[in-house]
Parts: sequence; C-alpha cells; structure tokens
Amino acid sequence: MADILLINPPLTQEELFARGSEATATINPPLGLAYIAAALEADGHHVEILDGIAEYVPLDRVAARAKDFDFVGITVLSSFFKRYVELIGEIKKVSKVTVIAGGAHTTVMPGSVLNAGANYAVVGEGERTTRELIAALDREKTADLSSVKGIAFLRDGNVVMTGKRELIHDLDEVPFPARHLLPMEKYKTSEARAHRNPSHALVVSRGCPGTCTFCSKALFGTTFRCHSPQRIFEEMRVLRDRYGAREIAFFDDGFTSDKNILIALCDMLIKNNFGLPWSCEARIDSIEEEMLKAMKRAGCEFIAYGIESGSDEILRSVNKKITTAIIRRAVSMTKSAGIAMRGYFMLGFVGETREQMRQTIDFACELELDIASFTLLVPLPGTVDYVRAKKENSYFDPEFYRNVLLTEFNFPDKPVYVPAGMTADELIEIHKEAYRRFYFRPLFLAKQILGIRDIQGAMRLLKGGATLLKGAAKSRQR
Ligand code: B12
Ligand code: SF4
Repeated sequence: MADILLINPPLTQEELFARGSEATATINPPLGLAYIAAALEADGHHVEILDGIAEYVPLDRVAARAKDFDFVGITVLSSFFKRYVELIGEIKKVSKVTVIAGGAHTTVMPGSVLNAGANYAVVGEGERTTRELIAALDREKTADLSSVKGIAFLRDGNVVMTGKRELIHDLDEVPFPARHLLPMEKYKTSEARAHRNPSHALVVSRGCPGTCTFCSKALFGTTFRCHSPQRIFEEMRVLRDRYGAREIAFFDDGFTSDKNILIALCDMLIKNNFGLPWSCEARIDSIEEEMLKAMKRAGCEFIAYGIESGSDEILRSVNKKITTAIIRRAVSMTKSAGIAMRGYFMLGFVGETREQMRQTIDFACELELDIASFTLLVPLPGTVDYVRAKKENSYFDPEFYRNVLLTEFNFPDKPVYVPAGMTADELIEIHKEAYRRFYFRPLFLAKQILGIRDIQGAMRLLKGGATLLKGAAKSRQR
C-alpha cells in the first residue's frame, strides 16, 4: 500500500483576496482532492491532504514534506497554473517522487502540466482512474499503463493519451469526500450568502448539458448526474452532526436540474425536521414555482443564478439558452417564494459593445436581486470563447495562465481580455460603474439598512461595504 500526499497549491492571503475581501469571502474545501482521497483510502492506501489555500505553507516546505511520500497528487485550475509550475519545480528539485496532476486545467491542457514536470495527468473525473493508476504503479513502477483509461504522460517528449475514461453514472458508488483529512474549521461561505458559520460546502451532481461559450466544462461531460436524495440527505447530516455545520451551501452548477430529486430531497428535509438553512446555485431556466415552494419549506434561504447579461443578443451569442424574459420571470417567482438571490453577471464578452454592457448594468439594477457580482470575461482554455478571443484579439495572450494568478476576477488590475474597439481602462471603468450603480442606489441602500435585524446583520453590511470600496479603490490605483 502506498503513502500519498494530495496538494491544493498554496496561495497567500494577499494573492487570494487581492481586493481585501478576506473578511467576507468564501474559502471552500478542495472537494476534488477529498473525493480522490476517499477512493484511495477505500483501497487501503495512506492519504494526507495539504490544502495550501486554507493554510498557506511556503513552497520549499511543501516540497520537503512531499519527499516522504510514494506519490504526490496536485489539483490544477487555470487560475493557479502558475503556482503549480513553481510548486512542482520545488518538489522535483529535492526528490524523485512520482507526481500526478488532475483537475479542470489538467483535463483541458494535459500537455502543459506534464511539460511542467508531472509524471502523469489524470484527465476528467478522477476517482476510478486514480485508483487504477496508483494500483498499477504501486505493483510495479514501470507498469504498462496503456490499459488505464483517462491518463496522459510524456513519451519521447510527446503527449500520449490512453483511452477515454467512461463517466461514473451512479454517483452514489463514490465514497463521501474524505473531509476528515481537511482542516474543516478553516472553511467558510461568503457572508453575503451564508449568515451562520460554519457553513459547509458540498457538490452533489456532475455534468451539464449546456453549451455556454465561456464555460470550462470538459471535466464532467454533458450528461447531468446526481446523487440520490438519500445520499444527499446523509451527507448533509454528516456536515451538521460531525462537522458542526450551522448552514449548508451547495456549489453544484445545476442543483435544480432534476426536479424529482430536488422535490424528494426537500420532502426528506421537511419530514426529518433537518433544521438547517441552506443555499444553492441554480440554472435559471430550470426553476419552477413548485420547486421554489418546496425549497423554501425545506430551508433554502438563498439561490445564486447565472444571469450573465441583460442583452438578449449577448445571451444568444454566448449560447446561454435563456432570455431576459425568462430571467425576469424566475427572479420574480423566487422573490415571491421569499428566497434571497444573487445574480452572477459578466462583462466584456467577445464582440460585446459598451451599450450592451450598460444594458447588463441597467438590467441588474432593475431586477429585484439582493446581491450581484460582475466578473470580466476570462477566456478559459478549452472554451469556445478562448478560440474566439485568440482569433479576434491581439490584446489577448492565449498563454495568460502561465503568467498570472487569477484567483479573483472581480477587480483585476489588468483584464485578461478586452473586446475589440475598447481599451482596458474603459473596460475597468465600466466594471467599477457596475458595482457603483448596483450597490450605491438609494433604494437598495435603504432596503439594506431597513433589513438589519441584529448586530451581525449590521457588521455584515459594514464589511461588505468596506470590501466594495476597497475593491474600487484598488482598481483606481492600477
Ligand atoms: C465550487 C467552485 C468554486 C469555489 C471553490 C473552489 C474549490 N476550492 O474547489 C469558489 C467559489 C471559491 C471558486 C472560485 C473560482 N473558480 Co470555481 N468552481 C467551483 C465548481 C462549481 C465546483 C468545484 C468542485 O468542487 N467540483 C466537484 C469536484 C469533485 O470536482 P473537481 O474538483 O474537479 O475534482 C474532480 C476532477 O477534477 C479530478 N481531480 C481534481 N483534482 C485532482 C487532483 C488529482 C491528483 C487527481 C488525480 C484528480 C483530480 O478528480 C475529482 C473527482 O472526480 C467548479 C465547476 C464544477 N462543476 O466542478 C468551478 C470551477 C472549478 N471554477 C472555475 C473557475 C474559473 C474559478 C475562478 C477562477 C472564478 C473566479 N471568478 O474567480 C475562481 C478561482 C479559485 C481559485 N482558488 O483559484 C473553473 C475552472 C476552469 C479551469 N480551466 O481551471 C470551473 C471548472 C468552472 C467552469 N466550468 O468554468 N470555484
Ligand atoms: S455556465 Fe452553467 S449552464 Fe452554462 S455550460 Fe457551464 S455549467 Fe452549464
């Protein structure tokens, strides 16, 4: 049996919260690593997780710790690919440990993680692949790996991919993520979303049939798969009873995609008097009144919707498959159900004009949302927008992920992409305008102040306001 160290690459507080949002931001557990750990523990391996986001550890110390293991696994997102390269450089300087990379960036650009030093890349869903890979290498370091589907490695400098790994159709066969290996006391959900900490995160589904041009969705494919209501309920119970959760936050892309599962889960929570409030993210076109009513009764206090734009033309061009009319209807139904809402908006899409961006800001202000975030488009590798931006734009550097850490897109010093016909400064100015106009509306401010029920509510409002002001100031300092 092997000793395995799984790593979420370290980022300092300053890198994570460039605009000074540490007091209010979300720090989520690296659930992907926790799922891999659970699968490996089930095979009898000894596994540890180092979450360098929850607990920063300097790279040389991570490398020194890695020396004691047979295998090191690293999760890689495009947002911190640069740090991954620095980390693997340190590890390879001091030991010959076998390094396996996985995660969203690894899936779309396996060559980039291999060329930076990883011995193997796990492409796509990781549980079955990693078990088979470690079992084969643990038997024999020079094992023939051609039968292990879903991996990539270098041979004579070329990337060799084994066959495509089939998706796990029955998600319940995957063990619960190994949260016992994580510093659970370090995690929290943003104060705008969760009002009681600990608020613990979970992801209970995978895959999305959508084809939004900005979304990096190669990892889990186009078939929506979800845990059974029983299993979701059980995981929520574990979070409440073992980890002291006072609130639960679902981070699924499409938590409401399967109406039957959702309603069955809500019934179970109501029948068993589960008693904790929860929040989720949802596709706005999947929402129905009956679902909202059941969710409210089952403790749902907050839904975050991916709205993206207030321009129907842009919604069409990014393939969002929703219209402003669908959005208005869903927002008003959610409001009537008494559930608070966040709208996620994006600015600076490929081909977007200033007028269309202003339409988005007007739309955000018009909808009765409780909070809104506006992010600038980052054309992620593997997306349609990456290809569009590369073709259209001389400002866009297709290798941007090698040079910048993109942990927070909200107030970037320098946008990754600027639509043709516009300057970076203009885009940043519109971005600031979006926050200013949404949050500093007299009616909105009055509602927030009138909505304060206790001292915690007042503190939340003050901290949120301070974050917004610091963010705007930071982008002015560029
Ligand atoms: C929750 C979430 C967040 C949370 C928490 C992030 C976290 N700690 O996981 C928050 C809100 C903080 C966040 C922030 C961001 N996120 Co995010 N996030 C997600 C989301 C919705 C779920 C992540 C998750 O837990 N999935 C479930 C687990 C099981 O999946 P997983 O982690 O991918 O792991 C599986 C495989 O990848 C693989 N695997 C993963 N790691 C490893 C390691 C090894 C060694 C092996 C063998 C296998 C392996 O096996 C796992 C099990 O099958 C995903 C979308 C999605 N559906 O996955 C986006 C996603 C990961 N986020 C993304 C992005 C872009 C961001 C931001 C840059 C956005 C922003 N506006 O700032 C930031 C960057 C954060 C950072 N620290 O750098 C992209 C990443 C794309 C890319 N090319 O890298 C995704 C894929 C969304 C998308 N579709 O575009 N995010
Ligand atoms: S943005 Fe959401 S709806 Fe669109 S493809 Fe990605 S996960 Fe699916």
